[in-house]
Amino acid sequence: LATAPVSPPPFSVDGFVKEFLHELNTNQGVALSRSSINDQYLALASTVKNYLMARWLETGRKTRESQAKTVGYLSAEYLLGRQLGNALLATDLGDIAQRGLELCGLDLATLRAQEVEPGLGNGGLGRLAACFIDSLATMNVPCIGYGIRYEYGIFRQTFVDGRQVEQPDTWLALGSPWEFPHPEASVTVHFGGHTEKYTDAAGTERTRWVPEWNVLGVPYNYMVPGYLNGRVNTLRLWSAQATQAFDLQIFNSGDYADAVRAQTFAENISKVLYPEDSTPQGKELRLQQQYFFVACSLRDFIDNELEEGFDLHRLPERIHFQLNDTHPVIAVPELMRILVDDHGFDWDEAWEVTQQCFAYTCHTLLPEALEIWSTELLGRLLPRHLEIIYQINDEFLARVREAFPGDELRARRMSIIAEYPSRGVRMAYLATVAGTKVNGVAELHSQLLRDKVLPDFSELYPDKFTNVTNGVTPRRFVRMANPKLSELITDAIGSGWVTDLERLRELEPYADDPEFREQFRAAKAWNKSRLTDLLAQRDGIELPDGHLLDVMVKRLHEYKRQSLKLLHIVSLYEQVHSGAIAAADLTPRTVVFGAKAAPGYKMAKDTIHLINKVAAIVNADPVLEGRLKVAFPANYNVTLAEKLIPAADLSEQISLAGMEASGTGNMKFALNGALTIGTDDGANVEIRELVGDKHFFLFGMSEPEVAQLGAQGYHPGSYYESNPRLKAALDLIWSGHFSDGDRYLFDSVVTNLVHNDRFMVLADFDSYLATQAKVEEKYADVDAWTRSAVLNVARSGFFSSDRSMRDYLKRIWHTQPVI
Ligand code: 26Y
Repeated sequence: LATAPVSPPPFSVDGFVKEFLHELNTNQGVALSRSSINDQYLALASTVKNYLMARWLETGRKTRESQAKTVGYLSAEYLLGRQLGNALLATDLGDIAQRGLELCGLDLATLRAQEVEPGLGNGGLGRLAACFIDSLATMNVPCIGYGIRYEYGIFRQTFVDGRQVEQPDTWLALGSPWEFPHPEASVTVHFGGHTEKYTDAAGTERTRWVPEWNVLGVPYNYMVPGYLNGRVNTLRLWSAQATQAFDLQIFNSGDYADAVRAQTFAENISKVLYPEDSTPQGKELRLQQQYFFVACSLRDFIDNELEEGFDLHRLPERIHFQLNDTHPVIAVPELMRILVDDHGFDWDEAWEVTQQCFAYTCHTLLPEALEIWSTELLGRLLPRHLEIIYQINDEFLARVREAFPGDELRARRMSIIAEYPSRGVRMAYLATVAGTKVNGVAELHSQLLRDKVLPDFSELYPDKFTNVTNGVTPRRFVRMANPKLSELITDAIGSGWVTDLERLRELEPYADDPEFREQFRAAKAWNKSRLTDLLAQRDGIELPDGHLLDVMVKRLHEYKRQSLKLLHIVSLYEQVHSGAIAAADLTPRTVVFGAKAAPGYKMAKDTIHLINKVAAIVNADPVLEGRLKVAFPANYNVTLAEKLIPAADLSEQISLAGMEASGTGNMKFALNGALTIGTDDGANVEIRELVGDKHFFLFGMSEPEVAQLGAQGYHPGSYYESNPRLKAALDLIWSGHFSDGDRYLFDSVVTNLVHNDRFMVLADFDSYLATQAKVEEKYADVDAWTRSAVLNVARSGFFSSDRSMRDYLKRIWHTQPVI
């Protein structure tokens, strides 16, 4: 069947207005004069979607025709951010839309602000997935992103008396114009029941799964437009619904109320994103979510994307599924089940195919973040999958015993099945055994993954392990978020950098050009004033003029050490009040925090509370007026990041070395001309190598030093006792100074630091403060600072997610662009 013309004539302003008004009238059913901002936003979104539609269909046709290998990105999270601005950028319709809307008496920025971002992820891992699919579309690589259409994304954070209170994220309430439901392409997913043996017509012993209940997966498609290249890839998110059969069965039993409950039960599966991002509790619903989206996705690819009658022996020629952490790893036994039980493959054949179809990315080093599913739960929910996992493990352990005869300890260590503290499936091990490759997300992380997390596996399969350093999309995080800097760069070196970020190198000579530096500062100043307006209106926060803007935005976690930043602030406050420093000698500084805590993570929530309490005292202090300010806007998300990061002077990346797998915020800051104060951790290592020691503020212990201190026995109390400045800051919190005299309110936070301090905050305190002093010294030299900032931009092109994608293509997927 013919599709629409490949490239409809580019819009004129008149054409745009006509189309926009048509959408407003026919889709929203209102006249311009009676329309709400939401009507106008929806009509604008439709106008852009219509423009992209022909390209989307064309992309699908071309990809199917080429029979090229597709990347199947399996991720439980996509933290997309707002769609409209990105779609306007990708289509180059921004100016036309702006002028057209002006003719209608409307303002593009106002309509853009109407969009509620789809927050279908927790943080780094989800945002990385969004950057990757943007890059693949821009690079003309066929990719389908598969995930879950959560009805409620990451919670909306509010503060009540300084404490975090979570509100549901109702991102669908006003309608989501960017999604295309396809109920006709729904997939049935089975759960529970038992397995049984039978003999097939050919006399072969086989196993089949007799499930007990099922749900329907309804796909919702989202456009993933490449930047100015006419390609539109697909993100397919699954929504759970009750199946009719399921309903009927219960309706027939005569209990109407039960039947309605069943519906709710099914829909629960895609109801809400789990807001924990590091400690997996073996929640049954989470396992249901994981299997649900993975089963839908495999079925979808095999049934809908491949030609009818496709020989599944050749599946690896057509797909490489990338497992975004362990969350989708249940896809491995699912593909085995499909091949063996549904398609009659023998085991070895099926394993051969399966092994070639997957690769696994690990995003953590924290042992408690590695998923282990209890065999009790797995056996109850997915009995056939558990059997398959046991068989994979048996064969794997046979291989281990063959390679290391007599080393029974090793076999036990490497078993996919953990026996202690209770029986469970180590999903990271399963992924490692099953995939073609295992990668970490920064050089240091990949090294530690090999040496510390999976050493036995890297010994057994040395060639399986590789690194791909993370990246971020320059479209959203520079071109769109920082229009002034983008203009300045383009004026200097042309516009090619947007899709070839290494070209930022050409800016290096401009670091020595006083006029360029002046313009660079002007762009920063513009970003700061834009942020000032936003925070005033969004949070009632007043940002003082002319301050060093010191920004720490990321999930709240002890290993990320927001408490170290907090101790810095408390110490400055304490030193001024004890007379050790004159307020007038402080570099005027505003510290901005943005952080959500997992709702059940008490220490993280207490830290948020403490930050807010300290902020209240510091900000009300007349002595520090104009010198030190702490701002903590609630509900940090992608939308806020886009305004906050371009305005920052200083980027805080202060995790304990060896704990942050990569970080991606660190890259966004460097690319937007902030200088980093950071430990030798994650991708900081590579940022520092590239931008140069002189343009990066390194502090703290290195990873080997951390390991050594841990091995010899770490006693935070000794730092507390021996460092008067540290003691004074901690004592001030302990005294109840920030809690209206209540000495118990933050006792757990301080006690934990002084007596436990798993992440060695106290050990790095001194070095951190000394390095902050260097920051202030440098900031005082406006030209030296700007020069370093320009060089940070010029030398960070490596951190484009386009480069990450090239690395995955070369090292893992072995696929080609389709043009
Ligand atoms: C299983 C469940 C509790 C869970 C849910 C989400 C576990 C982990 C996560 C998310 C982890 C995450 O966001 N990790 C971050 O991934 C980034 C992208 O690779 C890294 O840059 C960052 O260092 C890492 O913390």
